[in-house]
Parts: sequence; C-alpha cells; structure tokens
Amino acid sequence: MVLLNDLRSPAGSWTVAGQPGGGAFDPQGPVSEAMAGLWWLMFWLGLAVFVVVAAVLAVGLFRRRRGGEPPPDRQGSFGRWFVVAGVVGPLVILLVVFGATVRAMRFVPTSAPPEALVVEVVGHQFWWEVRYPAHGITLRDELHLPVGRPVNLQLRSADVIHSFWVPELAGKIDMLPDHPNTLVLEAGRPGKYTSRCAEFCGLEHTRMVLTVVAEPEDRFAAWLADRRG
Ligand SMILES: [Cu+2]
Repeated sequence: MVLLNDLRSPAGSWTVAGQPGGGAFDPQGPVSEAMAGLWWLMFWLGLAVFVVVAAVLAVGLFRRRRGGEPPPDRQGSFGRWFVVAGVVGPLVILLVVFGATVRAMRFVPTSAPPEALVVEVVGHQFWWEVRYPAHGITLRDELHLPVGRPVNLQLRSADVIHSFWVPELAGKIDMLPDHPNTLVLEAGRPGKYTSRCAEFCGLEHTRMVLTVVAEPEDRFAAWLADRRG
C-alpha cells in the first residue's frame, strides 16, 4: 500500500546506508511488536467508528431530505440512540483500548533485568558515540546488539538535545545533556536497521545516522572478542 510505504521509517524504504528499513510497521522485537499491535487495534477501532458515524450521517441526510421532521411517536428512539452511541459505545471502546494499553505496557520495560547488556550511547553534533563499558569498546555511528537478550541503553547527550529511535525495535526517547535516560529493548531476530536522530539538533541533523546491527548471540560474542583484540 502506498500510504503505508509513506509512513515507514523516517529514512523511508531506502536509507543513506542503502539498507531497507520497514519502520514501526515492521516490528522486529517484543517491545516494538507490542506497540505496533496497539497501534493497529486503535487504527481498526477508529476506522470502525468512522464508518458507523459516516453511515448514520448519510442515512440522516437522506431521510431528512425525503421526509422532513420525524413523526412524534419516533422521537423517543433518539434518547436510546444517544445512550447507546454516545455513552455505551465509547465506554466499551475506551475500556478495550485501556486494557490493551495496560497489556502492551508489560512488554515495555522501564528497568533492565540483571542479564541485560549495558550500552552507553552519547549523542554529539552530529554523530553517535557508542560504548560497551564492560568490554572497553567504543564505536562511532554503529551499534551492535545480541538477538534475544535485553539491552540496557544508557542515553545522554554531550551538547544539545538529541533523540534516539530505532522504529523496528522500540519507541523514541530523548537524549539530554543533563540527565541520562534508560531505554530497554530487545531484537527478536537478526537484522540491520538505521536510526536517525529524531530531534532537530542543528544544521547537519539529517546526517546523524546510526547503523544498528542485531546478531545471534554467538556471532555477537565473536564480534566482541574480535573488537577487543
Ligand atoms: Cu541529533
């Protein structure tokens, strides 16, 4: 669908690095899957409400044109319509969305489990510094992740406010100069994604691109060992 293609990752279907990116509609981990599921639920519910309202409006316009005011004995049904369509309907829909939101929140952790890999990401005008403190590794514009293990990202900025966003893996979070933010995410399968700074941070903001590589645990361990020399 053309519409969905347009709504894909901020880089579109083709990125600077030449890698395809499916964006938030192509979730690749438990956190982004929960968020995409919630989005689609709200989309379909919203579409259903729109169709029903449009149909009732069309019927109302058509009847008004043919028959004028409704007969007095039919006016009582408007009260029932008001209660069902204006109170009960929205209440049921909001309760469904509330329940689904609470359920989705269980997949979006606010604190990392102890086995999580700690990675520090520092935003600079206009590049990404990625550090693995337990392994003594520092990378530029590149983030490697193991598949199937939670990653505890410690995000901050060295200058102005930046924003970290890998649409295929998790939601968006600000990178602030005076306060570290934590984002816990997990890649469900191997892949290569592109993250672009999601907060306008200066003239070269659009060049601030981070390549994210998710690898199976054994290949990730080999990469770590190779990097450490
Ligand atoms: Cu930035």
